[in-house]
Amino acid sequence: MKIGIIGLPNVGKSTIFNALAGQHISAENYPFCTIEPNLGVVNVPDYRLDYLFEMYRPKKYTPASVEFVDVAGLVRGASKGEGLGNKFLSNIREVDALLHVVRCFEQDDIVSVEGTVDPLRDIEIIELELIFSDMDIIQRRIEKQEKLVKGDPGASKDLLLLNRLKDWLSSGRNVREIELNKEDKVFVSQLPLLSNKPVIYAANFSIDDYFDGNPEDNEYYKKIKNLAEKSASTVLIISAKGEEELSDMDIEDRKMFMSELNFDEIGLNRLIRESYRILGLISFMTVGKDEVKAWTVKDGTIAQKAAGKIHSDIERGFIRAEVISFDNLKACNSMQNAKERGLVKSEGKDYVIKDGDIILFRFNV
Ligand SMILES: Nc1nc2c(ncn2[C@@H]2O[C@H](COP(=O)(O)OP(=O)(O)OP(=O)(O)O)[C@@H](O)[C@H]2O)c(=O)[nH]1
Ligand SMILES: [Mg+2]
Repeated sequence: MKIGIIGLPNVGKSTIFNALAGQHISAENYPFCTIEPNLGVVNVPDYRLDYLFEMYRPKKYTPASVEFVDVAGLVRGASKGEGLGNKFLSNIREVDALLHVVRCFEQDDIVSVEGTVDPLRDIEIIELELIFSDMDIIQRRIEKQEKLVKGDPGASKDLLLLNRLKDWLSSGRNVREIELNKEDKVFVSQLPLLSNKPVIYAANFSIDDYFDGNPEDNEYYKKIKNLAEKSASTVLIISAKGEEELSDMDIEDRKMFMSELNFDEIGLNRLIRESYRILGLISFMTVGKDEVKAWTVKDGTIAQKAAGKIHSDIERGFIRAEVISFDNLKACNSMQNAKERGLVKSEGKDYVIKDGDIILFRFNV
């Protein structure tokens, strides 16, 4: 599961990537500083796993992770080959979701390819390029389908849907916003479309605005939030520079500083968790003296399939899953206590895994 970091050139994509992935790739003040994609594996912060670590004191602690890819900036006309054009677009074709970094900081010495700070304009530029690129793909499919229709009456249903998508895109809207029935959704999800990917807008704030105590009152933020609500996406406030500053502080100073500002956690952690969520992922945990570990599954996964994440033998020889929710375990303070109170439930292979379940699989091979 991979998240692509997109946006105009020089808006802070690589700075955010470095902060997320703990890397030091070049993030300089000029457009197209990044050309080749950079890949980083990022651990998903999870207070539940931290709690379980304290409870079991295991030898090994293994959090869930997601991958981020930092790519080149996109400019007007990219879908027609401007800037790094189609190369850029091919770099994000394979990702599962997009983190769209939007410049909200005013600082004259940081080059803006559009000249001014205007988040809504910037978002529109990028999204239109994705839409244009999708239109090309749809057009090609339509032509193929038109040829098929003569020999295959079933093809006309697909053609109808493709034309609907074409009209939708022509009106400047993202495919992710269209209402589809279940069957059409499956068809559309199999097309390699960019504007159908889930999106988080990361509003990249100046340090001053980020730490001023009420960043949510910021006008730029309100505008993006308004757009996000209408376009099936979400927005998070972040400050690439501010996060750098936080990570440079020692832990005690940071705690004090953050509590003064009513910051319950650093923005990066929220960003990672939100990315995990829009990918449709949840975690279940396994515990023991050797290892406390978070496992990633798609929301809706059944127990037997989840067992296969650990080992194919466990899936094949699945007998049952012994499951307790994190909250119940925490309330009982120990697994023994939870068992005595009957809170560890025995579930069959079709049990749907819930986020935060702690599971012991019983199997036989
Ligand atoms: N003042 C301020 N400067 C920032 C912020 N975020 C990034 N910058 C600066 O903006 C410049 C560009 O940052 P990058 O992270 O390289 O931007 P990018 O989007 O990866 O740029 P390209 O790879 O060229 O598309 C650098 O000089 C950063 O230090 C911010 O929140 N505030
Ligand atoms: Mg970059």
